[in-house]
Amino acid sequence: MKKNLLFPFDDLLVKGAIFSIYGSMGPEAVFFYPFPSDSTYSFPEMDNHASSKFEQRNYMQIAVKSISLLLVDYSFEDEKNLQLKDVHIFGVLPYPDLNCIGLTYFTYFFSQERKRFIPVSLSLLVHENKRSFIYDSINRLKKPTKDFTQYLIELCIKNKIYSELEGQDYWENVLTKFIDFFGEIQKIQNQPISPITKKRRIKILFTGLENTGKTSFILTVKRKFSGLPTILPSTEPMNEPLNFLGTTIMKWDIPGKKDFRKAILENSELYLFESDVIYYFIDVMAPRIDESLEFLAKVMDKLHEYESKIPIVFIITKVDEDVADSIEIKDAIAEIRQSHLKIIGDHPYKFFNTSIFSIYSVLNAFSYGLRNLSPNREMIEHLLWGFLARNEFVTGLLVNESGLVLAAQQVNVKGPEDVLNRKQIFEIAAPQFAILAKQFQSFDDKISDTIKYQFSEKDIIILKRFIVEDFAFFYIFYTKKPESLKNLEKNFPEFLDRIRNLLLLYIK
Ligand SMILES: Nc1nc2c(ncn2[C@@H]2O[C@H](COP(=O)(O)OP(=O)(O)OP(=O)(O)O)[C@@H](O)[C@H]2O)c(=O)[nH]1
Ligand SMILES: [Mg+2]
Repeated sequence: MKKNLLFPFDDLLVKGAIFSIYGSMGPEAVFFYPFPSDSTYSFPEMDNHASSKFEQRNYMQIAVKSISLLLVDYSFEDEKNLQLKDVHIFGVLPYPDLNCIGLTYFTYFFSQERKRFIPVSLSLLVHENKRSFIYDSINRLKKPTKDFTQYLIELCIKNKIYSELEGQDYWENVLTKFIDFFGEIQKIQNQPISPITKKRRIKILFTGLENTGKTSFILTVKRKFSGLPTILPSTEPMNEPLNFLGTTIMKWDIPGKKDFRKAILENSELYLFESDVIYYFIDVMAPRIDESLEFLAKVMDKLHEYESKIPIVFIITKVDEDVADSIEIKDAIAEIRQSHLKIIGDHPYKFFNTSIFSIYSVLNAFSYGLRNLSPNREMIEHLLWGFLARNEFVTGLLVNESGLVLAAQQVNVKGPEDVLNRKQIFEIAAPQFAILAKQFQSFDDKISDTIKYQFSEKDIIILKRFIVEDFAFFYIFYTKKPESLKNLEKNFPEFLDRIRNLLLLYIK
């Protein structure tokens, strides 16, 4: 009797899964399902299998893109190469000719036999019009995707599979696993968080007690300094759109007065349930810790109710430069952290100290929350790290036109050298954004514009401006080695090409 392995997932949004490895001949799709329409396989039960509208060459294209894009120049031969061992990257790649986006998991395994790391990817194809399924479900999709990839990796290691050909004897087992995997995805799809749409909707929430600096923070992000001196306590929730790389983000500024705080909890479906990030404010000058904890605990209860794992970005405000180093302030910060941490348990979080007099502190804290919304942050950071390491740079920042930091990486410098920190680097470079923008009006995306500063013999900052789909971006590179600049012009274009693909889907 024939086994019933029909593709039983007609309405599944994932239209194909492709497992690729960088084998002997470069990237190759080794296992995939459904089969490509021009597949040459013949199994006894072949007729029972769904075939796809994609062709073999499409799967090849996916293998090449999903693997090559993320390869960084690095030694693959060193088994103790911790950096490669720890690479578990998720991201979303564009496949415009297939009208699809691909949720991609990229990792390496070490082959004892080949004595080197082998890059691997698993790609899930979803139609562009259903992209929000991927963005909304990415966290739930990660575990089954990782587990399935791990199964395939172990199969490859055990049976020495490094190519599609060498995999052919194992299809029967693999097929059942594919079906199971699609079943898991179907389950996730059947419990959508929000309606599946073409456009992504993002909502971020600013909350905390009154007078903690929420509205000032938002004005600082918007660089509306003229509004700052006259700022009044907010008297109603303010709902305002922010255009971030072509995606609209709704910012909710909730007044901190007690009644309004209550309103958040009472209307939690509106304010909390659909939020993607919460910025929670605490005034370092008047922390009112008990009151703040009481409110935060209620917010957390609601989030637990919704089983929401959205990150909480704690903003400790008014840490102005002239007081930041005083013992009182340091103690206050420590106490705020400790007490608030107890409430949030294992929920994802991050603390920032900010002052409206340091734009960087505000932009950096704000960017962190937005970075968390990008499915491609890990990919961009991985490539940036590889680029820094290869060119012997210390620090790299990727910043958009409004000064939001989309990616930041640092490579450790050996020895006791003085290294500028990110804040210093940003503050040196940022005033030049406008100059670069004025000097070079070119919207030719092949051109990138450069400014170089040399402060001292061993402190060099390079600013590069480039355009992707009408949005301007800046790279800020920092190096201690003048020699490292030699390769920059040579290596940058290729790096930029790869980043471009990822930036296209940074958030939308
Ligand atoms: N020194 C200093 N003052 C700040 C800072 N941020 C905000 N403030 C001041 O703190 C006061 C309250 O700021 P708001 O932005 O109105 O606070 P809020 O959290 O929006 O208050 P509500 O709308 O009542 O919830 C204002 O007088 C601000 O000027 C800061 O970083 N440093
Ligand atoms: Mg306010």
